[in-house]
Amino acid sequence: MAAPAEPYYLGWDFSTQQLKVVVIDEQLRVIHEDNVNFDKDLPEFGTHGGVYVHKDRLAVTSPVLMWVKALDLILEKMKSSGFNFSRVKALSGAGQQHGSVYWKEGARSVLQNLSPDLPLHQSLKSCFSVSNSPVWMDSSTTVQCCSLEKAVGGAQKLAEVTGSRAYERFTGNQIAKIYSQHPEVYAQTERISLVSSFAASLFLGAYAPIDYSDGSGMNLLQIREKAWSSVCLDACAPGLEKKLGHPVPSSKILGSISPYYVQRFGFNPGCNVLAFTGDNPASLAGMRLEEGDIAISLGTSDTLFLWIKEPKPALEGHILCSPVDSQAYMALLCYKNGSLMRERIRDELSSGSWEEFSKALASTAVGNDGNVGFYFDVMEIIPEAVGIHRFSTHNDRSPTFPKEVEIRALIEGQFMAKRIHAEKLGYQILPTTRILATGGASYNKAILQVLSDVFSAPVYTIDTANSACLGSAYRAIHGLRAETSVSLADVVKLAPGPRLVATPTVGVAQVYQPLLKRYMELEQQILSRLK
Ligand code: 5FX
Repeated sequence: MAAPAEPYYLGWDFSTQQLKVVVIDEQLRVIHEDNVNFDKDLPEFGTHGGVYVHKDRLAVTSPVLMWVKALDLILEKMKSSGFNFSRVKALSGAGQQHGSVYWKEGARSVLQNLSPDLPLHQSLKSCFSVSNSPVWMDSSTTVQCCSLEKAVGGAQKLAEVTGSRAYERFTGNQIAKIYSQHPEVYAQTERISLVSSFAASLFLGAYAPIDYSDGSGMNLLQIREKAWSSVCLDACAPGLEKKLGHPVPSSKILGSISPYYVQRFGFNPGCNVLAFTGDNPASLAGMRLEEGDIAISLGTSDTLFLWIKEPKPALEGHILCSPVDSQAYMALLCYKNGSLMRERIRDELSSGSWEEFSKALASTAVGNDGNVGFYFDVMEIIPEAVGIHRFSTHNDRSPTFPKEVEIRALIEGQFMAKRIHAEKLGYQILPTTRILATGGASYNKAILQVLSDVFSAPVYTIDTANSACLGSAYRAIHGLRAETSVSLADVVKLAPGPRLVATPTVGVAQVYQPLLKRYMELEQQILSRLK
């Protein structure tokens, strides 16, 4: 008798511009990849970059049926390519964070009785009370943010409870806006999902619960107790707890795939659906971050994911429940002045050449002889400051720096800011800490050397093109073994490891200790002058 076919695991990513899927086998090899680009493959919805930016330029939404139709399309594509759905043992997925989906009264029963003869978008076409879902790019809820912070006792209090102060894109504030502007629409809504739990619901044929990690991006979940905050719920809209359902651990097996997929595509009826989560938490899983690690994406904006044990929520950054370890947290920090700032200085001082830029960086001493700089061409998020600020050894303001000093001040300054803000949120560098660098600037060794020196930790590079999808597939495998308390890192240790590119220069810790303190004080000085 032939040996049973090796199982497959699917990882989905419902991101802003496209729907992606990755299929891996037990050896974690990628067997199949597919995607549907919303603008290109579903032009009937007329989105740009997967979204509609409304006239006020503040509201940003995506048509919920576009996401449903994208799933129809990608499954049909896989079926025509001969993909064997019966081998899929488990699936999980990710969704862009904060976006929300509003299921109309009666949708539950439609979802439970999907006809295998129809594509999903036909069966579900009347199931949504809000046809254009607010997404993470929306910033139209300032009024709701102010009233939520007020109701809870201030911004810091809200951060302590939910991991973040009020943010316009966070789901509680989006729900509050819909309730206040269209109470009749809110009343007709049977269930509210995040993009991630909405996507899981499509596979489950039932309302999927919100997981703790993506739930932490709503300004509604108590991140330590892992339960909704009744004060926050009541401040946003009445009867909200019922519409949200109970949040669950990110590794929970939600049930078996809906019979719809068994009949229409040949899935195995025992295929497990694991809780879906947000794209950033799923990427953390895809990059296989472990205790004490940092992932840093050096792109248009610089983004950091930190693995944290003892979080200290602050007015800056976000703390989320970890998607892979029930005892841990992840912090998310975002800086606007990333690559564009580095490129501007490269163009001005190194004739647009990274080689020249790197030479200048390598020719200067660690610590830049005490010269420190802050470079914010656009208003920064953390800290809320703008402009270029240079200080010499004795904290005197300097109008200019020589070329080499300027280049090192920029790179050291960017990384010192990251270390300081990470530590403010409770992050601690451990002897095992690894920094996983991705994005454009992660190709530049001289920049990564400074990163390694400032954090006193080794830097690795890692390919993250599909980290949210891969992380979802890894989480599907891990979720099946969650009761054994084995870590995700152990389950996926066969996956290709990151490449070591820089280790800290001997003795740098002594140089940066006093410099980091000075940087923090100078940052305060800039902020008080800008006020
Ligand atoms: C995180 O807080 C964000 O708003 C974004 O990174 C979205 O998750 C992108 F999908």
